Amino acid sequence: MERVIVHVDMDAFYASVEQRDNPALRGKPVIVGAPKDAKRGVVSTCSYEARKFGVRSAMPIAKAVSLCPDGIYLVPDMKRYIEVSQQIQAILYEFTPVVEQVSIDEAFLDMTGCMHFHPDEETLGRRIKERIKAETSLTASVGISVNKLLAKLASDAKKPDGLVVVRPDQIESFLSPMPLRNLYGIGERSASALLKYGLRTVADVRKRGPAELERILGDSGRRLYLMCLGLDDRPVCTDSETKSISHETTFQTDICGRSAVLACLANLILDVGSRLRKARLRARTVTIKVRYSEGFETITRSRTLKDAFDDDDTIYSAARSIVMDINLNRPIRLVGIGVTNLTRDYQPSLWADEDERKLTRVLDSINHRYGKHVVFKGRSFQKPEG
Ligand code: TTP
Ligand code: MG
Repeated sequence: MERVIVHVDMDAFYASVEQRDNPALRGKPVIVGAPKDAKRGVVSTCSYEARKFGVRSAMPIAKAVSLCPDGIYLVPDMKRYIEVSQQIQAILYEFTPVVEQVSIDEAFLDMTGCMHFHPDEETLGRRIKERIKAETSLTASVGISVNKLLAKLASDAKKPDGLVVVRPDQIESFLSPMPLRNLYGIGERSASALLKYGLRTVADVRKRGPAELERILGDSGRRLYLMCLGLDDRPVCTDSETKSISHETTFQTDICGRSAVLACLANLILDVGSRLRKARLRARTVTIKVRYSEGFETITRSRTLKDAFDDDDTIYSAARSIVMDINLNRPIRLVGIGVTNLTRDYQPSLWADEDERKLTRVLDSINHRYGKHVVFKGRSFQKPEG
């Protein structure tokens, strides 16, 4: 194969971690998202046992309860999932330095230059799955092909615990029966719009030809046609090409007021700051996101600093100055923070305080060793108002 691209995606990730850590949950429908009696909240994910009842990610909890009343409903434990995610990422780096972490449970590997270590693609796929299983007791689905598009479709094709290799001469037969809905970027609405033109599967698109597709759908028709040929030349982008690092929280019960928001931001910064330093990056822009309960109104505000930074204190003080201009006295449903404008420049530290830098190093190393934030600054606790 001209390129060897691997897509790894954990099976029912949050739910599998819960089942692994609590044997009483194994073989049972487990729904991770919110407690059963929650008035609000959505399903983050659910075990394959729960999927038999029709429960799906992003479904309101109340709907899930109506489909699966005897399910076990859990609140997500993000710190634990992030820990496992980092463990898996470390395993993937044993195979190649070219790893692109796409989400908490999913990554692409470019194995093109590393295939001399493995007899063939199937063995490589098995080895990756076995290493993950041995280290985490969890199953992953793996897809291998010549590009990202096909590798991702392949990892999805035999979930859970799947391994699918799509070689160049198998691309047409692999893709043809696939519903267009499965393709990247085609949601339910696009899929039903395409159906109006009689286009349901990849084969339907291929039959029409590129000129016809372009006539009815313009530029996106041409792109769709190329996708249906299985063409995709996007590279696997390693960490250094990360564009932003962010984290957000949706509250079970609305929060309100400056001190609650600041405490929440301080907590989110623990994650964002440590990821920034771990990636050996610096940022220049801090962005805050606040979603109010009423009408789902969402606002984002940014501040760009003159000098690049990677310390929690700078992020926190930028965040604090941003929220000064935001109305926080309305019920708030979600708070998020992100850093962008990332650089890899290693100019001498511009931190005001060298002691602070040492402190951060110590905190990072302790927190890294324990895989979670066991030590942090007092601002993460909410102070009483006033
Ligand atoms: P996915 O890989 O989409 O789902 P999954 O791993 O639970 O199940 P599978 O891959 O076997 O189909 O997402 C990974 C995790 O991301 C998932 O465990 C929970 C979280 N997630 C959400 O919080 N909300 C969502 O809407 C989705 C799709 C995922
Ligand atoms: Mg997954």
